[in-house]
Amino acid sequence: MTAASNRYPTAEYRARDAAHHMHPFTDTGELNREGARVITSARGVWLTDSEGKQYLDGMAGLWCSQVGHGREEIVEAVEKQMRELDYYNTFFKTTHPPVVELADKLASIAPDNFNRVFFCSSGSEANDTVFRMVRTYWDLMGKPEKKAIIGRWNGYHGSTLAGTSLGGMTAMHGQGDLPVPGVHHVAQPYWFGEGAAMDPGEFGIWAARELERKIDELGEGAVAAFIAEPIQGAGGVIIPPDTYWPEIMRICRERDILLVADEVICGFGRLGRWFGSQYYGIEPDLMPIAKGVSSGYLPIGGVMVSDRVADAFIEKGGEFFHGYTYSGHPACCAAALANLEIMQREKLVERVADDIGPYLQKKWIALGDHPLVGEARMVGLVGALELVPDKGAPATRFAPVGEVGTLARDISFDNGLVMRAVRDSMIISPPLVLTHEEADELVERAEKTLDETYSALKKQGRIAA
Ligand code: PXG
Repeated sequence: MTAASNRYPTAEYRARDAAHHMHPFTDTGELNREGARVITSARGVWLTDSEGKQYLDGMAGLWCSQVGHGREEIVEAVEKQMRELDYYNTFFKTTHPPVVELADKLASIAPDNFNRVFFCSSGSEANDTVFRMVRTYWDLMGKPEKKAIIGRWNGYHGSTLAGTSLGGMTAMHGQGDLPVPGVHHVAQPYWFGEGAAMDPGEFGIWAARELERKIDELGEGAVAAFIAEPIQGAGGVIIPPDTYWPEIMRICRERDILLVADEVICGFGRLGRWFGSQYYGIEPDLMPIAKGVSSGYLPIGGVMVSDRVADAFIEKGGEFFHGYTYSGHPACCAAALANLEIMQREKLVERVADDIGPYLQKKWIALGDHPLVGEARMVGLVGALELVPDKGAPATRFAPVGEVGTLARDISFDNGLVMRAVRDSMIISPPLVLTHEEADELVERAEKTLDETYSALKKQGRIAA
């Protein structure tokens, strides 16, 4: 069966895709042999493929669809904006209504000391902006020797040169000879994977002090900033121990290092606050944003700039030689504004904190009792299940890493649930509009996926029968 919106049969889409399209983060040869899944429409939390099969979108697109798919109100706002002013730039002392309104709206929802935003089109561009902004800030402050930027192993900040460099994905560094000079990495606060020899609180302090040790090694006078996601998303939903962030804040304050909280995933309600920083009481100096700001309807990102940093740029004067053709694109701003208005009207952030968040967390954490699951964790509406071969021996892991995760991901797709596999853990980050019934459905399908993965592994002799 082909869905009504399809122009071509599935096989033809696959053939044309294989012939002409190189996908992101993909082994193109392998994909071309297998054929891509073709998604043709989406409503709410549901996706439909070219064969008419429905999937619960457990990843909110790619961590971005906060208000769910198919919201007419956003479509109409974009259409209206495009009829009025399709495009104009924000260079050369020019502005336009939607960019002004969006900047104003973002300042109103951000913490009090954040009153300005620099726009771009993606999270990666936001972090390229961060890179240039923190070094320029210290130049303006008369400390040009403060240049080093410290990120974390297994952090993710995008895939441009700065994004890849600031991130700590070694496979990415291997392609393009990165990181660029002056970027350093420290340990991540991944207790389940790397800290089990200590209790979580102790490990959180240890991981935070890795930053302090790195600053000492480089010399405080040489370090510009530390960048981190409040919870690592692409790295596998790494939820830090409670001791971690307060210690990081102490270190950044004492050493006069700018703190950059990458809010691309954690921002816009994902953790039940407008910004993930607020969930952890982090007081950053810069916050890169993207994804949920427009629920992915149109591409838009930005850097929320604290008064500390903005004042330096404004008071010390001089041009910041940085910006993009599409910085503050009118249609993208209109989409983001309509999205934020829906989020405010439907109280989606509060809903994650008080209603659907706790509801799903309880059921998700209960999946931790499954024989295949070594740890189930979730904050707000972002969670992970760590799959392990032997629950009785907590330190054991599947080898080679990643095969079991991929198997479970494929089984999950067959069961009509999109979960993302990171190594051998299963990740969810569903739309914030998820209903209780849909949450039940999600957990049911996840459990079925665990059962079927477990049976398949038993058959393969990879876990004890
Ligand atoms: N920062 C964070 C924290 C992100 O998660 C980016 C920056 C870059 O954003 P753009 O818009 O340039 O992609 C991201 C993006 C995955 C996956 O497989 C995650 C992201 C992007 C693509 C895939 O989990 N996060």
